[in-house]
Amino acid sequence: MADNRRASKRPRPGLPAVADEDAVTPVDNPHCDFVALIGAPNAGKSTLLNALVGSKIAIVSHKVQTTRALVRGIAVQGSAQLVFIDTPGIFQPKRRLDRAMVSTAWGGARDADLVGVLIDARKGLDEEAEALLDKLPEIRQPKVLILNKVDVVDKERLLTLAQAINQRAAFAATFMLSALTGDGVGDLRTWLAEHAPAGPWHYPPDQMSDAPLRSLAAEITREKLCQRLHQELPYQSTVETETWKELKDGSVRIEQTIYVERESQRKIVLGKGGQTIKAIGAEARREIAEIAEAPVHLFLFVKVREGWSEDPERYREMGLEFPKE
Ligand SMILES: Nc1nc2c(ncn2[C@@H]2O[C@H](COP(=O)(O)OP(=O)(O)OP(=O)(O)O)[C@@H](O)[C@H]2O)c(=O)[nH]1
Ligand SMILES: [Mg+2]
Repeated sequence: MADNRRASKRPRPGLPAVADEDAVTPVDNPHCDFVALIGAPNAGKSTLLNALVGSKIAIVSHKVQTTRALVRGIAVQGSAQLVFIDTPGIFQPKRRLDRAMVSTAWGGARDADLVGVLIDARKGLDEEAEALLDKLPEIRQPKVLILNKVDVVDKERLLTLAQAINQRAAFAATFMLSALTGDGVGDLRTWLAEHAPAGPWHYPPDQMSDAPLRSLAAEITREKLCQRLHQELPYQSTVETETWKELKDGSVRIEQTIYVERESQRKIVLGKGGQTIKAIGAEARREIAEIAEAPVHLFLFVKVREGWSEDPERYREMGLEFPKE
């Protein structure tokens, strides 16, 4: 499994990442597959993407609706390059942002060669899982069932659940795994590599993500916000990287803006005497420095922008289409 733990090759900040069509596939008889991971919010899609790639590409939190846009993570297994697409959770949307996220998720599934359908085995067939299964026939690509969180569910329940779900929809295979502990993740990756169609690789062999560093950095700060702030606040905020400047001493100066809807929310993000924003900044800085492979000076600004979630420009920054209503 050493292959997918190679040093990361990430695109330059600010530049859109494009597949390198001229890249020479370094193996004979190459295979390549695009695999979308879909499921209800909190099912563990982002955790699984990171486990499959062997590196943190997508942000994770205990809250629902953490992922907002498509995130690609790339792994190499033998002669196969597997391009995984993490998607926002699928649920009954209420706000404009929800609708953008859910339609992006279905779009991600429709554009993939194969779709991994994640079900949180602890929750089982709840209302959200049922609604997802009801809509699955609209996806024509082959599907595999992934029962996640087996670390917290007993075997008997798992088998019953697997059987019940397989009666509802046609799956090429069923996997039971824990994205968190990694148990069973290797089996899924091996199966996918064995079933990947022949074709050239889409990315250079050592590339793990196609997200520009500045959006990864904004996501990391948003993850820290999600993990620290309670209730609705994470849903009412968004983070953008405004500047990314490499300094002469090799360090990077990064300025990010956290947008919130109201002054009262700004006060919560700042915390008493600026304690909360300071803690978020310290955690984010540490992680951004790892992906930037350089010391980082991170400056966070909190701005009130009433109705940011109705502003097309914010959607562009998030990598989402702006829904008409
Ligand atoms: N016990 C257990 N927890 C898990 C597992 N996989 C994910 N989790 C936890 O489930 C929560 C949600 O994980 P995410 O990976 O953010 O879920 P997601 O499906 O990407 O969620 P959205 O982006 O909101 O749609 C986090 O607290 C994870 O640590 C697992 O295999 N076992
Ligand atoms: Mg996610």
